[in-house]
Amino acid sequence: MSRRGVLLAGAAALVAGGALPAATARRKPNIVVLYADDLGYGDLSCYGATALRTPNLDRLAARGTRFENAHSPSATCTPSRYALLTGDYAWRASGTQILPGDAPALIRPGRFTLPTMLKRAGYATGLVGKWHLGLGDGSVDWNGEIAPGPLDIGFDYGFFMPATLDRVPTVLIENRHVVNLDPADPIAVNYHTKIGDEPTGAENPDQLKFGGDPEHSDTIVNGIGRIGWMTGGRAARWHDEELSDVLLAKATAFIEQHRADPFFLYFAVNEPHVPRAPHPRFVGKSGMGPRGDAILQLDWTVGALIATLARLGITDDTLIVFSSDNGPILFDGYADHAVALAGAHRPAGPYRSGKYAIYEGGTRVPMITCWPGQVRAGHVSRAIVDHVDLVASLAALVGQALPRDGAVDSFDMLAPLLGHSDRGRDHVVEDTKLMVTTGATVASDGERILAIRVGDWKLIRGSVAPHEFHGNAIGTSPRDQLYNLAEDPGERDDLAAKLPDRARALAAWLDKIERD
Ligand code: NG6
Ligand code: CA
Repeated sequence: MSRRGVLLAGAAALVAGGALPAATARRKPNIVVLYADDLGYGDLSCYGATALRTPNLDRLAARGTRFENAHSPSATCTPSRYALLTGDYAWRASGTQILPGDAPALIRPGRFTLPTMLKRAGYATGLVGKWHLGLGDGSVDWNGEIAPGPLDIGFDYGFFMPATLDRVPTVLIENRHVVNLDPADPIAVNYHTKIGDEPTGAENPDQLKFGGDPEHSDTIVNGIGRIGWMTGGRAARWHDEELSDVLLAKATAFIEQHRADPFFLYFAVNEPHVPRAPHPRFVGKSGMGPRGDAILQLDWTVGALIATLARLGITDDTLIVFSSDNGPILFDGYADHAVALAGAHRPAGPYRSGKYAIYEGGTRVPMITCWPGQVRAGHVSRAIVDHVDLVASLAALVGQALPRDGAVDSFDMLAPLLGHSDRGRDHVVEDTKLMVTTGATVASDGERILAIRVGDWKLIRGSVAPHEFHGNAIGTSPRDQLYNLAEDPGERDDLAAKLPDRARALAAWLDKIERD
């Protein structure tokens, strides 16, 4: 049976078998996807962190199901978010590497997406937070209407940052326009050469709150050197310390406005991505410096969002899916002492490396689902799931069919996501692509490194890509590597030479998935 056949049969069986209680049939649940940025498997106390405490996320896990084998689709942001929203692995398409802030829209209008599907099912759909999937058709008019963007691929509402915290333009967009833009002070952005005469990190390091590497030393905004240069838009620029509260207020307003509809909120928070400049009320609270403080800010934000659902009386009508777009990194371009202050804290838990890596630390991320009365409470699941599965799983939940040519990598994992079954995927493809946008150049497309996991076995395909980025080992080797994660979760003992048949079989499986 084709994968799609399995999917539809699975969804029908769930409904027919009454796995979804009657309440679901009466009212579709609200869906909140809370997506953290660079949060690692070991960064939450419910995942074993002892150096800091994350009580709100721990409570969410206690009231819901916590996953030990959840994967982000890639080890960096843009490809993970692309896969989450489309249901297609990012490595199938070109141009899905980390994007600069002025990149064109990667997901083209008309494409089948998670928000399009939920909109068809009657949902009000909203994005608040990090976008990083490109805007416009090739040149963005920051001073006029910004399109295509989130509103053209299924979101009814968007309040978002174009790219990352560390990339210009450091402004927020509401729907199709920059918020608080003064027409007399138009925005210009350049990723190739310096524009304007504003201070830069490279030329005016004395004006920085904290130093940055050469890539993070272009235009200084709010005392922080960014990647890329911008001029204008001064009134529109965000204050990093306030940003988390600004985004939470917009997420809260969206929920309040749609309390009576079913709503889908994709709340893409920034913590603990660089630059880490949390609100003063969190500064110094973790004992781990800005990175730890940013994780406390994230936990607080999750608590505030949950409190809003409770205040509105919709906790029991809301499915929350919490996870992270890729694994952790300590140093990612700014002198915030994350490495020195981490102490014994292991941001990727027992797994090797983190962000950018094809090792488990790159994509094995925390994931929690919660929906009181529907998601099994206090459950710890070993099921293998991937964020690319959200499209098919949520389609099954709301009774929508998938198109034949859309969401091709998305499996219906609704039963495991609800904690009703521990049978997840039989395999998952892991991915990283090392494309680095430097201040002056957009480096080449980079080399894609793929791995396949089948049960506890993992094969990393041979590659000549760089071995290390910002202190994280990538997992590169010219030959295929084979690991047994049950015995060797840290991926130290390459078994490819000892078990060549197993390695070949996994490589053949990966080749087939790539071709299909
Ligand atoms: C890299 C940046 C890094 C971060 C990352 C994107 C350099 C040297 N490093 O290119 O600081 O911004 O892109 O992170 O420029 S992500 O989580 O959005 O993928
Ligand atoms: Ca990220």
